[in-house]
Formats: sequence, structure tokens, C-alpha cells
Amino acid sequence: MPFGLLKYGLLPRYPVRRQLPADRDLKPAYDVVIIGAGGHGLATAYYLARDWGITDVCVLDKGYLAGGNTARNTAIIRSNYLTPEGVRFYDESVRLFRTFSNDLGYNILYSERGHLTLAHTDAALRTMRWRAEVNKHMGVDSELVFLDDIARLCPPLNLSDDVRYPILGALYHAPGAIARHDAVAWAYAREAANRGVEIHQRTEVTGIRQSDGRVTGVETTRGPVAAGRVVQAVAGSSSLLAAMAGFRLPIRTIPLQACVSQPLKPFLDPIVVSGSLHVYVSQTPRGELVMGGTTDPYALYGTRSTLAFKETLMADLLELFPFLSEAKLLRQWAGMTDMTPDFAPVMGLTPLEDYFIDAGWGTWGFKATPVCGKRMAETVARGEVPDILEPFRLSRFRDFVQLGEKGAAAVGH
Ligand code: PYC
Repeated sequence: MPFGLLKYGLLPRYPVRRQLPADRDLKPAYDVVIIGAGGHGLATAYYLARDWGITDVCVLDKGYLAGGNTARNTAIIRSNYLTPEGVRFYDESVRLFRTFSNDLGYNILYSERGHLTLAHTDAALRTMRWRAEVNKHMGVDSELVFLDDIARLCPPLNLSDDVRYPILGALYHAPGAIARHDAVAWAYAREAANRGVEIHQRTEVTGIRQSDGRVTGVETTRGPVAAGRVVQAVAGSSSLLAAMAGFRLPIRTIPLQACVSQPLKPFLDPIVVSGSLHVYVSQTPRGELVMGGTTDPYALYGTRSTLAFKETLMADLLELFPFLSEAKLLRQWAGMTDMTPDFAPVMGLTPLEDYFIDAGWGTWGFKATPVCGKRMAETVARGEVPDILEPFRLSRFRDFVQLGEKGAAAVGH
């Protein structure tokens, strides 16, 4: 077997198929520079090339491809939001995700599981009912369910009333899904590169060049690059980059930790979320439980893992699934989440002309990757914000027309 592999490895008849072209020099100028080679930046590059024929595009990243929050989220996809604007936006993303593997020729292991958000109090039940009504009104499949249905949808869940927070009901969202998160970024990267987009990793942007209120390019650790249009898509560093561009964002950057267990036999079909207990959990096709909770209690630019997070999360998780007490944890990590005051993202134009923003993704950015890429590409190509993105404009904070999406965040933050 090793000799067979060696033979194929060395024979020129079997060249290794590169996923991405080899590194090359940075050009002095591009039509569009995208800062951030995470899912959102790469998706924007892909749709710019595919839908608008704009291929003189380079994507820059100070680290490596999809090494930021794209690699650090818990890969949940859903559209059961609270505001009509949010539901409409995330529903388009769910529809793009459903056909993603076929459309891009890359298997992202999209797995529709259903999504249960548990209510342990009357107030939480009221919010779930509200979300169900808004969702149905917008054509999204969500309903309020009670104990018999919850027992059928998720038999292992502890429905006893002899616990700290007995479960009273839940919001059930059948389209809730998970996917292989990094495959999403790899697919966009490969297909963007196939269309001529350049991806430059380990190339940090250190300044934004501007003249007369308009962006003219970026400074990088590999020299200056001129650009007609620039997009920033750098979750975790959004405020820092915006400051370089000369404007402020209403964002606090807070770590969010998560972890996975050892692989277990499949027992958990739906994604289960409890806002009161601060827990969300799903089981991957490999059998690992992917688990997370609330954000860290303080703002920080850091991705360290803490014992406090693990201990609290496990105590809360065991209230829902007591039989997991002997399960082992495999690994733990953190990402940096850019939290806005209204728990909704910021997309579109900025005070600097031709400088576009994709930020404020808090703990919900992965699920928006396709729709954000598609609609940001449209914004950049046309220089106009499409209706679906308009509610997420940066100026809403100045004009006091915030979105109020906190009730639909996965857990209380
Ligand atoms: O918005 O579904 C979500 C989510 C899950 C984990 C963190 N955010």
C-alpha cells in the first residue's frame, strides 16, 4: 500500500490537483480589494466574478484562508429570526445553502436536522410564539411545540419537571441545519480562484489609502495596492479596520468559546438551544457533539480558552442530557465576535466612498455566508444597496432605527 501510494505520488501522469493556484506576486492595482479571506470575503469575491463578471479582484488576509471565525463557529444554519428583515435575509441564505453543494460542485455535508429553541419560562414562550408568527408570516417553517412534540422530536432530552428550569415548550424550525463550515470557505475560494480572483494569505492590511473622501487603495505588509473599490469583511477586527478607514463602528468585540466531545453514537437529530441555560448543541456526522454557550463576560481581542467556560457549559448541558456525564471533551476553542447594540449585522455603504462594510456578525455570521456574499457583491458591483440589505445599513445607529434581533440570538448574551 505505501509503495502503491508512492508510485502514484511520483508519476507525472498523476499530478496533484491543486485546490488553489500557487502563490503569486501582488499586482500594484485591482478593481476590487477584499480585506478578509473568511467565508464572507471569499463568497463576495465568488459572486462578484460569477454574477457580475468582475474578476480583477484580490482577497487579502493577515492570517490563512478561513482561519478566523469561519473556522471557529458551530456551523448552525437557520432563519427563525425575530424581525421580518432578519427572517427575509437569513431565509435567502438557507435557500442558497440548500443547493450549495450542487451549485459549487463541493460537498459541504449540508444536513437538515430541525432546530429546537427551548422555552423554560412564560416570557421565553411568549418570544417563541412571536418568532413563530413572524416566521410563518414570512413563509418560513417555524411553530410553537409543547412537551409531547418535543419528546417525539428529541427523545433523549430530559423533560422532567424535577430540574432547575423545566422545559415548557419550544420553537421548532424544521429547516434548521448544520454543514461543514470550512468546506464552505474552501468551495468559495476554489471557485473564485477558477474565475481569476487572487487570494493572498499572510498579507496584512496596515492602512487605508484615501483621497477627497474616496478610497484609493490599501497599505499592506507587502506594499501598497491601489483599488477602485474596497470591501472589509474581517469579523473580530472590524472596529480596528474601520478606524484605519476613518470612521467608528458601534461594536464591542467579545470572545465566544465552543467545544466538541469525543465521537458518540448518533443520538441527537435536531440542533437544541436553550437561551435560559445558555447552551446550544448539535451532533456532527462524525458523532462529535458541537457545543457552545454565552459569550465571555468581557470585551477582549483574544482567542484563549477558559476552564470557567467549560465548567459552566457542562453543568448546564447536563441538565438537558444527564446521561452525558461520562462523555469526554476533545477540544475547545474561541472566536472573536463583533457585537452590535441591536444584535443585527452591518452591511453596505460607509462614510468613505467606494469603501464597503460587512461587519457586526456577533455570534451568527456563518449562517449568512452565501446571502452576504451574493448581496455584498451586488452592492459593490452596482454601487447601490439592494432592498434586502437596506435595514442593515450603518447609518441606522445614527438615525435610531435599530433592528432589535436580540430575542433571536442563539443564547442570551
Ligand atoms: O445564531 O444559531 C446561532 C448561533 C449558534 C451558536 C452561536 N450562534
